[in-house]
This record gives sequence, C-alpha cells and structure tokens, in this order.
Amino acid sequence: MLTRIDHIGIACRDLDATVEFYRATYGFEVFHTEVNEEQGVREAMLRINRTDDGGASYLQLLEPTREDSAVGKWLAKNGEGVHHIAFGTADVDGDAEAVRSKGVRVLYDEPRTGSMGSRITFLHPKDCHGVLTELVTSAEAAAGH
Ligand code: CMX
Ligand code: CO
Repeated sequence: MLTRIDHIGIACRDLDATVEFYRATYGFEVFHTEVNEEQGVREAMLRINRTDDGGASYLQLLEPTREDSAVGKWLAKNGEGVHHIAFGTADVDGDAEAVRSKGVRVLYDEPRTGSMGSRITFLHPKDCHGVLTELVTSAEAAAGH
C-alpha cells in the first residue's frame, strides 16, 4: 500500500548551488548525499519532516554524472525542474506487481538500490499521465519499523 510521499526528485545542473538555494531560502539542510552510479546521479536528500521511523519526506536534488543518464537526458530536453515523484510503501515488490497487473509499465524486473539503502522502482511516465513515478521502500521500512 502506498502510504505517503517519500520524495520529490528535482533535476539540477549544479548540485552545490541548488543545495545552497534551498538552505538560504528555506533553511533546509542536507540530510544525506551520495553518488548512485547505476542511476547516473549525484544527489542530496533534504529532509522536510522530522520523523526517524522511515516515514520522512525529502526533496531529492539530482545532478547527472553523465549526459546519457535519465536525468542528463531530461535536463538537456527540459532544463531544471521537477523530474519525478516518489511514493513510499512498506512493500515495493508487492506494489510494483499490483501496478504492473493494471497495465502500467514498471521499468525494472526487480527493485534496485536507491537513496540511503532504499529499494526503488519506476513506472513509465507515459502510462502515468506524464509523471515519472517512483515507488520506494526505505531501509527503515524494509527492516520493519
Ligand atoms: N517525466 C515525464 N516524462 C518524461 C520524463 C520525466 N522525468 N523522462 C522522460 N519523459 C518522456 C519524454 O519527454 C519522452 O516523451 P515524448 O516521446 O513525448 O517526447 C518520453 O518520456 C521518452 O523519453 P526519452 O527522453 O526518450 O527518455 P528514455 O525513454 O530514454 O527514458 C525513462 C525515459 C522514464 C525510461 C528514463 O528516464 C528512466 O529510466 N527513468 C527511471 C530512472 C531515473 O529516472 N533515475 C534517476 C533518479 C534516481 C532516483 O530517484 O534515485
Ligand atoms: Co527518486
């Protein structure tokens, strides 16, 4: 069951400058940074609410590490902006299967590794009224919290 917004993914050209914008404008601090080579991103997670039970919401700021990555291609076409939304679930495998059975293309056969040890998959934007949609089970949720 999808129970919350886990994060909103925002494509940017300069991660450090974008982090600084969110800090200076709203006071949001960086909670976590990492490079995910499989996804082709350098990213910063800004935690918007304060729960530690795996139910927090984030902004995920994404800078491409290569031009032919999903975010690199998207930036070249659209410029900076909202790239995807991510719903949180305790069971990404089950929810991906449920969505697939409704005829929506799920991009991965098995969930892959996302931010902070989460497990993620994506739904094709053309099957979701133009919205690239991610399903996420956080590491905490996977551990049963
Ligand atoms: N939102 C909405 N539409 C999108 C989109 C997005 N983020 N990305 C691509 N599209 C649209 C394009 O506009 C294009 O539409 P038209 O044919 O009407 O022009 C169509 O989808 C195909 O786009 P494309 O540029 O040819 O790109 P690809 O088909 O090669 O890739 C996608 C699209 C969704 C399969 C790819 O972006 C993908 O695999 N995404 C999942 C992985 C990802 O986004 N990783 C980065 C984030 C990592 C994280 O969150 O942790
Ligand atoms: Co994401």
